[in-house]
Amino acid sequence: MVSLKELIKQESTKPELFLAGSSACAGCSSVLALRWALKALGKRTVIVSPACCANVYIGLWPKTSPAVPYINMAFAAGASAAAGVVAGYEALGKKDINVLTWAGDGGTVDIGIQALSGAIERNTNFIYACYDNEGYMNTGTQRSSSTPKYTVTTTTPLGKHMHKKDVAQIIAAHDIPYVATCLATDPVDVYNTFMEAKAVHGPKYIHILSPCAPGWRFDVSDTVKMGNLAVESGFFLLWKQVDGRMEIKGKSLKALDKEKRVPVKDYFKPQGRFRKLTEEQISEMQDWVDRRCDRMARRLQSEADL
Ligand SMILES: Cc1ncc(C[n+]2csc(CCOP(=O)(O)OP(=O)(O)O)c2C)c(N)n1
Ligand code: SF4
Repeated sequence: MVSLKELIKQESTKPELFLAGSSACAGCSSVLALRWALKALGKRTVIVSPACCANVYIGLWPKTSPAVPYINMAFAAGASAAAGVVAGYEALGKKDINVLTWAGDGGTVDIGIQALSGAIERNTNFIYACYDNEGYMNTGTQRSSSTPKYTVTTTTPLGKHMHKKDVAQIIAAHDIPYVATCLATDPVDVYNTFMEAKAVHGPKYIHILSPCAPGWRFDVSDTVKMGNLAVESGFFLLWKQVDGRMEIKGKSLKALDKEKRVPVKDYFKPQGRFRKLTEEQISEMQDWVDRRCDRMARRLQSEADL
């Protein structure tokens, strides 16, 4: 695990693999996460991206930001195409190449879930990373099944009716060697998570909460604050499951303590997408967050008792 100080030192020694001049929105946290993921993975990495913002923000031809091979893939096929790349390298006897699927939540939680479930069940040696901006942002902010309940999107103008699907827990239930959640706005968390995943053989899944100013409707200068509030409120829990054992990650420990948990309304308030929430709905969402935090605390306790 590196600290922020060590990471800053490494900044000058590690090659830059996501170059300046991408065509992402200003302050895009997904780009920040990809940049630090690549610093951890190194230049022997191949990226496969199903249709998502990343296909656009890698740059407009003939310019491109990633300094590693990058395959633009069909929306449903992020995991299956990566599995093909892995099989190809295995056939060539090349073992030191990281194959990374870099996908949005729509391409993961909705249309891509069967390809993902199949690839990890077949024990594909790759990293699948979902940057979760909680909606179809590339096509103009439509809801996905990772969009939280009551969010206003262009397809849910009165607020979404269903809760966010917890795909990281669904993947964890596949019992693969490494599953983790992390925060795009925290480079140390991203870097350490990808370093850990890189060292593991077999399927690895990383779910990255990626605050998105235009889609969530907050001031872009608040991007890091939004990521921190998601964690401090317990709305998004940082955890990892390594070889079946669940661990909560540093920043989320505090959120498991009800006394220290930031009220969820403080997370919702700066975001225009939650502008239609009534007091009753905020209190329902607070109960939902509290239940999920309690469930995680019980699980950690029961594993500690084993
Ligand atoms: C089969 C299919 N349906 C629809 C589209 C259009 N499309 C391209 S990207 C996208 C949304 C992607 O959303 P997500 O995966 O969440 O990534 P984000 O745009 O948020 O980065 C859609 C609907 C497509 N490319 N293929
Ligand atoms: S819409 Fe959101 S995720 Fe997509 S490039 Fe812009 S800030 Fe990034």
